[in-house]
Amino acid sequence: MEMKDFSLEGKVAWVTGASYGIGFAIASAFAKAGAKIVFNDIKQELVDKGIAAYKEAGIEAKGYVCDVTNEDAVNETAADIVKTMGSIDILVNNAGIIKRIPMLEMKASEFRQVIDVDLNAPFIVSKACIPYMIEKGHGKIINICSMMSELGRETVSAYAAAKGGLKMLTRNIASEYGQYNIQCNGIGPGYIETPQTAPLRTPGHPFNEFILAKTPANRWGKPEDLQGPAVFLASDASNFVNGHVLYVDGGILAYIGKQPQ
Ligand code: NAP
Ligand code: GCO
Repeated sequence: MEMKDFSLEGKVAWVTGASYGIGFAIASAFAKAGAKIVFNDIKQELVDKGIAAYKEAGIEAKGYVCDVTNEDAVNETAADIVKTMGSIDILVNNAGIIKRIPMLEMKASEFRQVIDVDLNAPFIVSKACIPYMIEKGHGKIINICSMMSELGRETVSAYAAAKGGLKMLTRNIASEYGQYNIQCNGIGPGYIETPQTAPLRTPGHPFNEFILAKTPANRWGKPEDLQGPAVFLASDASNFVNGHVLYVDGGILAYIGKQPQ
């Protein structure tokens, strides 16, 4: 093994929904490892904000307004990335939403909306990118899974169903396209400090105390905690890792939880 195996020099990486949050952190790490960065968001104002944020970090990122649930828009975006950047070597299906509603109060339309973004969209975007990866003879797909790929909890039925499905979609892409030197793996973040979890993190909030007690590291994760694992899974150093979900959770899944004092 050579350290250059961890380099992303010369690679084009598309990170969906990466104007901020986990996607932004992963894309920033990819840039540091030498990759060219492409990202998308639903709104032009967020894409503009994202481009400015990447620029501030010294990164020349290309941004697209694209709703990942819109197959035509995704296919057009993928084609334009290949036309203008030359390839899509790395795809991170990061865009996602959550709705925290007790199941009996959740409308079917709300359930479908979460499934659409968190599961159908990774299928759509992967399907748009894989042909280009086959043509190039290599590709890396990283699906951002979750603790809810393994565990349930009150109010997140749609999200857990989607993220559980995303774990199996990861394994299936690995199975179906590994023969083309495409590796598809997942990252399962623990509880990370981003806008998505802000409602759960107010000091004194019972959930905040709960997660600290469930995490051996006794802290919330930061988006930066995901950067090294993501670079590893996007690099040649992981060319024989396929269909794996790498949990970056500070030990939550291994831990029964701090015993009451
Ligand atoms: P976030 O702060 O809510 O950011 C999600 C990003 O996805 C936003 O940029 C959002 O754009 C974008 N997005 C949502 N729907 C989209 C669509 N239809 N098309 C394009 N972009 C869309 O979330 P995060 O905490 O960074 O999470 C990123 C990923 O990690 C998600 O898949 C999430 O499920 C997963 N995850 C998060 C945690 C955590 O603790 N934070 C833990 C495990 C897994 P808008 O702002 O325009 O909506
Ligand atoms: C929740 C949280 C979690 C995290 C993450 C954990 O409401 O339980 O939002 O779902 O976002 O997915 O891995």
